[in-house]
Amino acid sequence: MIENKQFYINGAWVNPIAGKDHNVIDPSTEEPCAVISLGGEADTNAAVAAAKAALPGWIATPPAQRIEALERVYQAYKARAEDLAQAMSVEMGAPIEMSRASQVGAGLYHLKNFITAAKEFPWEAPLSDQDSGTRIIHEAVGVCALITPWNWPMNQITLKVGAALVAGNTMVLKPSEESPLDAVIFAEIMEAADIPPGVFNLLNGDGAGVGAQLSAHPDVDMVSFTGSTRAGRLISIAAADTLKRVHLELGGKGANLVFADADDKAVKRGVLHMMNNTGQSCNAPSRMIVEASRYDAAVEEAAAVAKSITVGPASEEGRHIGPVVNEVQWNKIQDLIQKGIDEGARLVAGGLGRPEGLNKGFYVRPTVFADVTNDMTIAREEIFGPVLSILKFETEEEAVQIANDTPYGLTNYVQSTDDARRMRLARQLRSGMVEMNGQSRGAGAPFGGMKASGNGREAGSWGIHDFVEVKAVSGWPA
Ligand code: TXE
Repeated sequence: MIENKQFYINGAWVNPIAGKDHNVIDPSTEEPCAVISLGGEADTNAAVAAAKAALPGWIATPPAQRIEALERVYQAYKARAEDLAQAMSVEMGAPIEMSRASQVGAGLYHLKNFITAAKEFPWEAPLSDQDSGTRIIHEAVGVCALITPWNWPMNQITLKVGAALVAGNTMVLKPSEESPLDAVIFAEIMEAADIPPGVFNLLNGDGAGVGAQLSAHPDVDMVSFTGSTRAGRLISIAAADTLKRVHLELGGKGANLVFADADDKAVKRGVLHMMNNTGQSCNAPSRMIVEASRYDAAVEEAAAVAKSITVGPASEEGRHIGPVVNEVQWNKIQDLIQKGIDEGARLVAGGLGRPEGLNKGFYVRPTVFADVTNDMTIAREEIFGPVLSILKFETEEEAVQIANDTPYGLTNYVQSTDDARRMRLARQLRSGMVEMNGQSRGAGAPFGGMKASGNGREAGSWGIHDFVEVKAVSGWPA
């Protein structure tokens, strides 16, 4: 069992001032795998004070040197890739092969894209070719609190730290108490990369404690948060008094519109995407909305694909899905499956309980519901488990109406070989991202949502934009 109760503050590993012990549970076994400490208010104050003290020096560091620092982080991250993969696998249940490729890979990808974007970023430039006397300067927001979740831990940490760091901010990272081990390794990476003391600080804690304290802290200039809509709301309220900038990346309930003319891999692709990371992704295509003429075949295929997905422990090699993160999530998913049954959806794969042979561990059966209507609970709430809902539409207009009839607006998906239709729908769907025919977004494309899915955009140059203030200076010498 790993024991690591220290925090990384002001360039040193320190003991908590007001910590309490917290067991990290391995969701594959339900056994504790580590003990960490959750900080209290005195620890929050110490971490924020360190970030505040380091701010003048880091803001004044030229962009080229900050980019060099990020390049060192990238190299140090690469060197610890296997440690990160093992940590995420044990603490949040990502199967080791997937953890190496996707969980660790996502972090590497974001860091690389930030380096590219930062080299091209207009840190300082004249307003226009005609007006060199007005200069636009992009400078750091200040002290940033970065509050991250457990589902794609390194993805979220690198999205926030990479952008904040290269933009000249100093920061306190509070990772999820469910997945603190990869964040501790990440702090060691920052140490190995020689990031100046106080620029990056790691403080473990829970949401109601350190999370809320950081959100309300008068010396924190910005909170960047990824997590539940519930916590996003609380953070906004806690931050209101100090009028700090609040960036939110919250839940989703993505629609995947499958038209009759979709390619023949569309349904399978949709199911596999839904089940990836055991359904624990904010951009999961959780509502598959299928054109009537293809509906029956799609339901049959989706059920067969879900039944072919194997479930197993995170430590095993292979392309199975792992458990969900914890007992609370397992219970929430079971309740929602029960609601689906009670409200009249037709269960065509999976269902309640654990998969056969897996009696311990937070395992969920890959589940598909057909004949779902958009007013059912399973179509409205983010389930955050391997549960797909299939709905039917008759006309394109109705498809768009169903897709947009949700409080969320993160990612929607379109499967159709009709180019004109795809262009039309891309404009009509109310979401920060629209993914069509399985094509992934290009490197550095912005990630983020509308409506209850949050605000702001992460990744690439858009991610950097979220962590800068824009200053207009007049009277600049010619
Ligand atoms: O999230 P929480 P939970 C959704 C998903 C999931 C649900 C609950 O639907 O089923 O949220 O998950 C910190 N002030 N997503 O309860 O609580 C917390 O310590 C400040 C979607 O695990 O939001 C952790 O660091 N911080 C999501 C982080 O918020 C607070 C990813 C996430 O935990 C806080 C995760 C508070 N009052 C869950 N309360 C996505 N967008 O991908 C909690 N935290």
